[in-house]
Amino acid sequence: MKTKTYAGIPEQYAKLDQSKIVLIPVPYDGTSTWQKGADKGPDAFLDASANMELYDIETNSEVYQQGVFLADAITENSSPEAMVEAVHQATKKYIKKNKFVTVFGGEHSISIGTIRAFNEMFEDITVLHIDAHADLRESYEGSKCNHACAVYEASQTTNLIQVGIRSMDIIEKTVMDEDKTYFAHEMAQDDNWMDSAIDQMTDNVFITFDLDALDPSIMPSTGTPEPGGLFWYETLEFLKQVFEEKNVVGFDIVELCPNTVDKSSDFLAAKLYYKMLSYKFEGEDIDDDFESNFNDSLNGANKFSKFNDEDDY
Ligand SMILES: [Mn+2]
Repeated sequence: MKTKTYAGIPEQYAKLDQSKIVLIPVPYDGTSTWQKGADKGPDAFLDASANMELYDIETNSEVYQQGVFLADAITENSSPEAMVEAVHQATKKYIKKNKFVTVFGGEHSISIGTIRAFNEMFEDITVLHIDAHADLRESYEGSKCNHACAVYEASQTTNLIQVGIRSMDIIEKTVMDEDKTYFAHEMAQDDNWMDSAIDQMTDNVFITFDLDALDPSIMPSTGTPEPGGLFWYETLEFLKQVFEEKNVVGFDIVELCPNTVDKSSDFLAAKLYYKMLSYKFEGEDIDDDFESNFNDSLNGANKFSKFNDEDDY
């Protein structure tokens, strides 16, 4: 990693003990099928973040002062399954430390690990999946941990709501719940889609944000750009409403595939991440404790004792 702290913030805001937020980079690109390069996403994102102004006008806040701990990047890539397990364990480790955990990919298969961790740690979870692609294949090219399978497990184990979808295989219709799917061509004509989607959410919401959900005109640097995507302000309007009305327990952002010529996508990703943090902590004093409400009573405390070792990852 080029930067020592997230966005170059002062050390005092970057220590694990004092941080409410943890950022885990996962530079993984093991299963992408078209343009490679999502493994370069976290570095480009961190580089852009370090060049971003840290006062958010809209929320009148400097959310970095809540503390952002930049965790060691997860570099396990011996197999898709091993990578997913490493992400799963690291995510769970930091949730157990009562942190607001965020993950930056990497391609979308990393989300299988993040979602699994959040689903184990929080009750009755909604996965809000914002993406151009349905990602509902049970397995693809011989693995259940392929990017094309990113939310298959979530479709079976959580309240999955899909937004921005405009590309899929017909076989995915057998898995998809069309009542909870917001297709891009319908969103373009329906002013009510945001309220409708939020009405379908349970209180605890995890957001997995594939950057190719956005229109390629504002987000060209992604592995599989699809026309007809979301624009900046409608995306922020929707996210702000979700953060206001629901308990967002964490999020991941994936599929930044940077190119050396145009860094605007890297900057958009940096800004999107910071906006989501700003919405999450809007109105919260710097000194307030972060109130996580994960439920460990169902799982038994001892099961997680191995995550107490901070040096494992
Ligand atoms: Mn996608």
